[in-house]
Amino acid sequence: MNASIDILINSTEDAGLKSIAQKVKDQQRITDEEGLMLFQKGSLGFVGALANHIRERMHGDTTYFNRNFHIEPTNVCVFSCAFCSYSRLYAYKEDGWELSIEQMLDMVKAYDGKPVTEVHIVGGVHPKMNMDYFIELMQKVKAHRPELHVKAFTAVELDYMFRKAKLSTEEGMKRLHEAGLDSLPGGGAEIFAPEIRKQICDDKVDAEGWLSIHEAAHKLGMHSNATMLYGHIEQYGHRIDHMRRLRELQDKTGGFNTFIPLKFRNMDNDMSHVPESTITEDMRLYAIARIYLDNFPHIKAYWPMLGRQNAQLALSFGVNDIDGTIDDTTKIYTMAGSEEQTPTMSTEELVSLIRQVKRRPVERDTLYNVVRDFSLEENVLI
Ligand code: V47
Ligand code: SF4
Repeated sequence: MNASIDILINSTEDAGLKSIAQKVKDQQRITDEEGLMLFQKGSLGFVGALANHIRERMHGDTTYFNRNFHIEPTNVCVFSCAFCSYSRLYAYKEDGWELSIEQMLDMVKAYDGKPVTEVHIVGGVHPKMNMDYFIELMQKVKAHRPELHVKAFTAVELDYMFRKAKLSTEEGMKRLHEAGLDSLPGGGAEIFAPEIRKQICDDKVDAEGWLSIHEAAHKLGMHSNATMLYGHIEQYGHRIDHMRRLRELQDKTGGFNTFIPLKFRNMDNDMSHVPESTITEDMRLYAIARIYLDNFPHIKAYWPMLGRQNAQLALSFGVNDIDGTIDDTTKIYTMAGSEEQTPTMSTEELVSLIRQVKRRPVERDTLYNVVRDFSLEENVLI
């Protein structure tokens, strides 16, 4: 492995890029300026080779996925993010919906006897779905299936819930955790820089609020993910600023599992005039994230957003996780124009997708414990 990075170091003429490659070989952290230099000057081949080197050093060929399903309680939302194609003002018109606790519980029960390990619950911020509502939901889900990992609520939903309940972040988080909330998904982070946030999601929780909610979860021993919505009006510097804040919090708590870049999709929203990023830029971003975020164990390509083939490609650009089976209940991306209009994949499909690019499929749970190593069963598909 070191032979190929030595070739890269020796063949790179630019002194700055050469020094970054040397740092990667020596397992040293790169600076913000170096991160920016990678965005400005690093070719796809260069950043890809470095990211793949790190990915293989950390995980070999192992590529994780899980068996999960999504519940979106509502798409009614008090906020009005310019990039959102999903939210509605009312539940009773224009594709709006709101689910009762019993309806959500029926969705959980539909998986009885099926080997799912995680339910992912994220939705709009409904003015009437409050803390008590979600505490009851958590308790009922856990009463029905205690071992099912509940990963739920973006920091945006939590911030609103806690403020309405007049609870501190720490107290609110503790109550939800006691009711059954196991970990937090990474949504709502968008781009932390206030000058970009002001233009794309002015009215919801700011960077400090988002980070303090994740910090409170980490302090309770919970894990969480972090996302970054990229490829719209942000500059390279904003991406580095975003990742720097995440890297700093991770140094402090170690509570993040996974970084998930989310590609901005432009269908049917107030930013439809903004072109989407190219696949080359997508792959460069994945690679630079892998290089810069040296303290994040995993980088995930969220296939419903990126598309299956691009998620496969990302496995050569630093990515070692492609999320899960998901099931067809997730609307946030289909409504924004993702290629994946039916975001569901069987375990068999996920395993063969990973095998096609000569990686090793391993089913994990939310916390990355190995559930089943499919590479030990080469001839078995499921
Ligand atoms: O915060 C909304 C994004 C996020 C668009 O933790 C859009 O495992 C692109 O939390 N184009 C919510 N993105 C999704 C989320 C999530 C998703 C997958 C995995 C995990 C995890 C968490 O969806 C929002 C926003 O950044 N989003 N609209 C759009 N037009
Ligand atoms: Fe609401 Fe989330 Fe859409 Fe923003 S992205 S409008 S918070 S549902």
